[in-house]
Amino acid sequence: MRWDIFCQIVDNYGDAGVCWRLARSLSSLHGQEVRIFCDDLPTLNLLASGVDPAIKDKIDIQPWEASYSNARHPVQTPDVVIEAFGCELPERYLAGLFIAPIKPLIINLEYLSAEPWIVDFHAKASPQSHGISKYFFFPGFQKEVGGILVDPIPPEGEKVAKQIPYDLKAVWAKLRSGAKRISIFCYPGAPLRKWLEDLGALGEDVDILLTHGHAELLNLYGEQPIQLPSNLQLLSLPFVSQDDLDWVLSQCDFNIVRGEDSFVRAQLAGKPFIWHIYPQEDRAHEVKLAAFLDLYLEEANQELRLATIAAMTWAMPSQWFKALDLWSTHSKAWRMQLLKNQEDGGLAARLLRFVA
Ligand code: TRH
Repeated sequence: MRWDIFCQIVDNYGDAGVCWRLARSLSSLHGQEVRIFCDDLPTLNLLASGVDPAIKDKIDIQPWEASYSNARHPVQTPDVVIEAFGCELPERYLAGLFIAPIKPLIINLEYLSAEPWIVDFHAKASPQSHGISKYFFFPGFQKEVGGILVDPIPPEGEKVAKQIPYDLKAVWAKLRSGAKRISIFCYPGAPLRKWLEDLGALGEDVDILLTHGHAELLNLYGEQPIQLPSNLQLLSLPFVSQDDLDWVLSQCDFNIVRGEDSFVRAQLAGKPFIWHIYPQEDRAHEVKLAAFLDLYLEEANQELRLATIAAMTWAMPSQWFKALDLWSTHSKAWRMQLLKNQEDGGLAARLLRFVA
């Protein structure tokens, strides 16, 4: 089938990250013909970088405006149109669909959520005045909803520890054996300085891997760089491919992630993590976080519950770090459970079955 994915980038990398990962899955794992229209090609190409050309070249990446041309020649009408994260389709592209001999199916792909109410909205029709069928599609953890975008499923960390990606060899050479490793990918609002100072005071050797842009966040190269005890080593990573980021997450003892895509990758890495959820005005993100923790901690004992909730709500490490081993065991089990629940192929496969 022919798929047109519309990717409008609000900010950050996630909109592009999720759209690219979906396009890659549909194209390389499910043999679909995929085209992406994006309003910020530099960001999309950044997220698509580092991918095997045999996979990348099969996906037709186009600027948003290129979708207008359909208006005149509806020969390439797609079978499915995806509005990623509820972005509006361009008027002129829609006009092209109106005169198309065979009408496509429009899918409004929503944000990932663990909240129970999505079960009632998933796969529901969204009647349109123009008469082209449109449906809501909710990614989620429950079996009744759209599933999780797990592709490509990352291997377990132990199995690939020696396969150091080329871009990371220099940093990896500086890691100290026996030191714990923590990677950081968060939003500017995170209390990172205080968090690192508190962690440093615990006295344990920890190598901190700062993802692209976070050294600046910590003003490491500015006038008053952060002063940390020598048991903490800060190392700055370049922007790496999605698969190399998966590798980093799998090689760390703890990860701080954010948004949507890295949130899922951290779970697939099978390691403990903090989800720095995208803050929303009306504090809706706190409800969203709580809904996820309800699922994530279903099998957890009181000690782990308290430690995980404390960590995810930015309590200082001294209040929960002692539960790390317990949390590590839990994270491995959560990865297994997640993969079991998505053994039908997850979001991409469920989307295919839905439109078939
Ligand atoms: O960048 P994000 O904060 O994106 C967010 C979310 O999408 C959120 O839902 C949306 O509302 C908000 O943007 C506007 O976080 P996320 O979702 O984890 O996406 C980051 C992507 O960047 C992910 O695909 C991984 C990728 N990435 C790399 O490929 N290499 C890197 O070095 C880094 C740091 C990230």
